[in-house]
Amino acid sequence: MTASQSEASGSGPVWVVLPTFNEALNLHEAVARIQAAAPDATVLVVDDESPDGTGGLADALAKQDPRVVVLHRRGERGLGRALAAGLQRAVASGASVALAMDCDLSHDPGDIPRFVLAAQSADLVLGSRYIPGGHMPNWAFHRKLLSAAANVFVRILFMLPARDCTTGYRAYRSDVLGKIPFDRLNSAGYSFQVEILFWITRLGSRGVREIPITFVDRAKGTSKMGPREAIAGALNLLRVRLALLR
Ligand SMILES: Nc1nc2c(ncn2[C@@H]2O[C@H](COP(=O)(O)OP(=O)(O)O)[C@@H](O)[C@H]2O)c(=O)[nH]1
Ligand SMILES: [Mg+2]
Repeated sequence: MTASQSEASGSGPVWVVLPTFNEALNLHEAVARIQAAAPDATVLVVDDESPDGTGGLADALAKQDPRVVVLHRRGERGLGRALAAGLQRAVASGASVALAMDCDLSHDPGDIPRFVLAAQSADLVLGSRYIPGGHMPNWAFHRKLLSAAANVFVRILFMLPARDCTTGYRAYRSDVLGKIPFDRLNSAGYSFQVEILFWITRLGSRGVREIPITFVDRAKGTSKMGPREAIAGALNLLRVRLALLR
């Protein structure tokens, strides 16, 4: 999307939040493909001191290109906290729409214009694997099972109005992000996706919209999601639900 296109669609400044932990093999291609799809977007890399040097690579990109910004979180780990920090930075910097996507190219940057357009009429746009047109062609069976089970669990627990509540490919309108009580969120890790979705269904006025995506498994680097993260996420969401009842 060019400046004139984003102005024409009324989207205003677009930020893409890219959480990274050990994504040195993917960072350059991810940023290049985001910039090809959305030349005017600011790419915000949120790195948690990746041992593989992702943070330094991101700094080198930022030095050459003002459209790349790096947020280094020191002494902290966790996808949820990284996303919270990145989204808040995007809002504070004047973003009108803040996208979030994985840095491992599982999410096709070519879809960004569709997200920005859909965010004109929704608080939150979810890139969904579970609506017609959504696919995940090469994900391992155990990951599909985990994802499907997680979605059934959280949809019942929080009565969420979406099929894919755990997707990491999203576009948030900054006005709804401004209402989120980030300091009250309890998710350091993956359960952040569900917790913030829940708050948006409560505090937003435009609703949540799903658009289909094709999710491809990463070709390079390794996933940080494992049994420990899955169990920690599920227990955390039970705690959050109970705390909300009180
Ligand atoms: N900053 C930060 N990013 C993370 C952390 N854990 C995962 N990520 C990033 O979040 C995205 C999704 O993680 P990934 O390991 O691919 O999970 P999967 O897609 O569920 O297998 C990737 O861009 C990761 O680099 C973390 O603790 N901190
Ligand atoms: Mg991934």
